[in-house]
Amino acid sequence: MSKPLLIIGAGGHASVLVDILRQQRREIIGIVSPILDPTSKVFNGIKHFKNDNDILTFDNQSIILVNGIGSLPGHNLRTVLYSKFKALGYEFQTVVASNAIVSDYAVLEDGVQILTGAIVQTNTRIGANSIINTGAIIEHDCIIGENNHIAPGVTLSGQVITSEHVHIGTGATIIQNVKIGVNSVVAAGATLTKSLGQNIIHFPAKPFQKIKK
Ligand code: JB3
Repeated sequence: MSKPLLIIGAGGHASVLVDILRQQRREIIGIVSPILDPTSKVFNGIKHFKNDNDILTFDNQSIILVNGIGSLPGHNLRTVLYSKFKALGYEFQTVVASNAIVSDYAVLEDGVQILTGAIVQTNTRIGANSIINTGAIIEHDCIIGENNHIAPGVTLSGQVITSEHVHIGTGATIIQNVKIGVNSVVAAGATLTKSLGQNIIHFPAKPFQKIKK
């Protein structure tokens, strides 16, 4: 019997997770967020808690948390709350959408979220608290670090290695054997063919340049 779930956050990312978990018939006993849109149908009927300290009223063995805080470059709330409640002995739910394809030979670490239509291939490891967002493709033998956000529609070819806190933006493409350092960002739509150090943002090549007459 699965333990009941408590969702942290009540925004877009949380709504996607609640949708997946409702489809999987998981019991959701609350949403924890300072604000919650009362008109949101996705959260209908779920009890609203306003303060993260409300989580402490639940025994850490009786529930499982879901990290519904999303991830954007330069924002570390997702990581902060994950680390805080892990340290307090709470478990985080690994979420895999029913129509995601995850190889039996892939390893998903604690609290990983594989969203709708994503594909994770053989011998790939996804680090704790990382998001593989809608429709992203993670090819064979990749190693994705902790607290990464692989945004919707990203394609990683084989043997891509990312360090911690890497953000790969919507629709970006990374070719095989590329390595990406801590805190680095590949901007939406970019193509990366060479390894990237840490704390670097890689933008798409200039889409066009004026012809010099
Ligand atoms: O790129 C995609 C497909 N999704 C993005 C996702 C990965 O990250 C999305 O577009 C957003 O960029 C982001 O989603 P998120 O985090 O749902 O963003 P937003 O819609 O702004 O919701 C943030 C939620 O966190 C809101 O419900 C806030 O009330 C809540 N929040 C803010 N601070 C908090 C706290 N909740 C708790 N429990 N504790 C806080 O301290």
